[in-house]
Amino acid sequence: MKTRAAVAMEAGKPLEIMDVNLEGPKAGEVLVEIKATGLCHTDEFTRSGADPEGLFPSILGHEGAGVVVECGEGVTSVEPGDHVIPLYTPECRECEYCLSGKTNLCQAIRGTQGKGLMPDGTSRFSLDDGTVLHHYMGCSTFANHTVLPEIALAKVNKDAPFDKICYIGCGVTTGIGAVINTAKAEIGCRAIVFGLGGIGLNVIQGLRLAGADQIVGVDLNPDKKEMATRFGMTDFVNPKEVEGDLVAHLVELTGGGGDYTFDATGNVGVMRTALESAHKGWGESIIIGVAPAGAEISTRPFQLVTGRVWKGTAFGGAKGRTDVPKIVDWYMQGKIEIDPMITHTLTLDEINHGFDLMHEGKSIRAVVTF
Ligand code: NAD
Ligand code: DAO
Ligand code: ZN
Ligand code: ZN
Repeated sequence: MKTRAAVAMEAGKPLEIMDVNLEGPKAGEVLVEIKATGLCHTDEFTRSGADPEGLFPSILGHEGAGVVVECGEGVTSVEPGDHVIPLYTPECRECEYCLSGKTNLCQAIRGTQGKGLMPDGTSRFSLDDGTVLHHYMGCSTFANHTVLPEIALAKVNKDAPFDKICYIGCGVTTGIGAVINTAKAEIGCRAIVFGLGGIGLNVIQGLRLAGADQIVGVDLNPDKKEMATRFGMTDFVNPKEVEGDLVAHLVELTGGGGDYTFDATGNVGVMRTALESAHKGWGESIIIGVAPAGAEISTRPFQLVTGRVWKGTAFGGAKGRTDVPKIVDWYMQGKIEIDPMITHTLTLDEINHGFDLMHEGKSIRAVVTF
């Protein structure tokens, strides 16, 4: 079939909107009509050429929601008409990682997904001249239709609006999951969140959900204060306005340091500040941000000797097929909010403008609807 897509032909170039060829689903695969997709910083990281593992040409996008159109042979967990959220972290429930109960990093299709291919080692997308288009993060949601493995689809509530729940495909789950699954934050804790963008705001609402007593937000951009306060931030710190040492300031503000601190900036200097502003003896610092290629973190080992813990999280530690439907239900029940964070809704033809808004710091989430 033909479908309309935004194609990343070359690194650093704007996406090109065009009709592409899409082969139907093979065994274990599912054809999905994408109804909405968010634009995440990771898409921009790859589009810009900064991602050393970026493959071109490709169809980017990994934060989508849509409807199952057709199932390949042997598919049992979804059927045409089901509403689904694609998962860049699949959940096969059979591999060593899934069965460990210790991680969400299912490895069932890791090799081919990283090469921009479906599990059989081929792509379903191509151009009329025979050019093969790579899949992206196993999702390729910047297309009106895409094909995914069954294990990379979370079946969700049919009443949920696509243009909001697409954000659960990455940002919402990453932020809330970092609090609930990775930090396992408890009622009454004190926390510090570095970076109040699309991820940090969701860390904040995760902390509110967990019953944190103090939620300190740290950002260089004072415009982020209003939205973060709306989502539960209790104290705002702009490092540019702190006289003296930022760590000392944060430790004093939290009465000894954060029980949990989170980096949602991707800046390795901030990651160090986050670790060192965690409470002596027990504070845990969670790295969410993805640092530039080749970047390294450092601290004095004595920071760990004296009880601070450094951790990281991918997709908020969430097991997609199990946890994502629950997060959609939380949204439908009003336990979490998404709508105010969707600051811009665009057409596929306007997708490059969405990346401009991201660079200008004007959007939390821009969403493309089909
Ligand atoms: P964003 O650009 O919307 O937000 C980043 C925020 O950090 C901005 O508000 C910015 O002003 C602030 N900031 C930048 N430098 C700062 C500094 N030195 N001190 C304080 N604040 C600073 O980005 P986002 O969409 O929220 O993503 C945040 C990070 O999370 C990115 O690195 C992204 O790649 C990563 N990410 C990780 C996962 C995961 O699974 N681990 C998933 C999605 C995104
Ligand atoms: O299993 O080795 C692996 C790969 C896991 C990839 C997890 C993605 C990490 C988060 C990247 C940013 C997502 C938008
Ligand atoms: Zn993302
Ligand atoms: Zn698995």
